[in-house]
Amino acid sequence: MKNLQFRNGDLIPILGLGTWKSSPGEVKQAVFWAIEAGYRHIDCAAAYGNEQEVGEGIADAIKAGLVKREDLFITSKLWNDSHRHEDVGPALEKSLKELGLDYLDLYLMHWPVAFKHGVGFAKTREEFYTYQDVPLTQTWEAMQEQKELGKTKHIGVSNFNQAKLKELLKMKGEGPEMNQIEMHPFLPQEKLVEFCREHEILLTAYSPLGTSDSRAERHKNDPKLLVNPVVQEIANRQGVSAGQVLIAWSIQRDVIVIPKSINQSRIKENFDSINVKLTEHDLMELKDIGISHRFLDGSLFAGDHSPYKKSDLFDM
Ligand code: NDP
Ligand code: 1BO
Repeated sequence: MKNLQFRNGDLIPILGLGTWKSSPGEVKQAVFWAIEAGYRHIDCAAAYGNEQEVGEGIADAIKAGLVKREDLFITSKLWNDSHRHEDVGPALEKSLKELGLDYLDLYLMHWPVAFKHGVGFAKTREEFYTYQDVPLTQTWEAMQEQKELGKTKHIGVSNFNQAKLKELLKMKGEGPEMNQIEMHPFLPQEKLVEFCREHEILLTAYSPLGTSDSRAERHKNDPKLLVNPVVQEIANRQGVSAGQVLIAWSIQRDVIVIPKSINQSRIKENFDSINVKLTEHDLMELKDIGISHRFLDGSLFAGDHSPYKKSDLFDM
């Protein structure tokens, strides 16, 4: 398995298992199958509501002798309702407790928006904090402290655009080591990738297969990534699946990729993408795919119900 390197030389496996929308009841087994298949990197988040079961899957794999804790790379994310300085430590502790771990490998600020404490998804302006109430710098300072305390080996962000990254990079102390963003051939994020590379920020591609969320009613007219004719043609030519083409696309760009699956054969199939080699011609065709689309468009967090604008989330 290829690894990428943090600034201090620590390694992160380029392929991990996503766990968003993996229900309790399914995710424990999925995590176990993934570790059995060779995954050593699991992407989690408090907001996914399944960290306890993910932890059980990890514990089962360790108990079965498949791995030791130190062989695994575990990421979790700070939810939007815990951005105040005093809420960051307890939120991280809660994730650790649920995952059954005593440290994380990576802790990410999930979105650059803040909700009042205890709000799952803010629906009215009153349920949000503004940047004046809780600046991102306040949250980042608390993240830096958690790293100093050894609760997490690395810290980073998710869904941050260049302007928001710059705010944190100006601060004293460690800047973000990772930016986890939506990335696939419909959204290659070339400028943000270049910016992150200039600042030694690693990148993780989420929703690399077009997201299970795309089954939701509000996405019914979205373009479909896995059945896109360009992706399908490359898959046929290479004798691999469309999912494998999409995962290999990230790996070949030196971008970490975290496809989600709760299905044993797809978990294995996705893992085997590490052996797929796309040609220059394949990569050129994917570059010219002719569709530009963001599946997670931020409308949950930005709009009339919120003090935030889409430009707070994405480079427009
Ligand atoms: P993905 O793009 O990984 O797609 C997952 C969907 O694809 C599921 O429906 C899955 O079904 C299906 N699938 C998996 N493998 C294959 C395959 N080989 N062929 C066909 N279908 C397949 O979606 P996600 O949005 O879940 O993104 C991946 C991960 O990224 C998340 O789980 C989460 O960990 C992270 N993420 C982070 C975000 C953030 O804000 N930081 C936002 C969104 C995601 P099945 O399970 O039945 O196999
Ligand atoms: C809205 C949560 C996105 C998944 O990480």
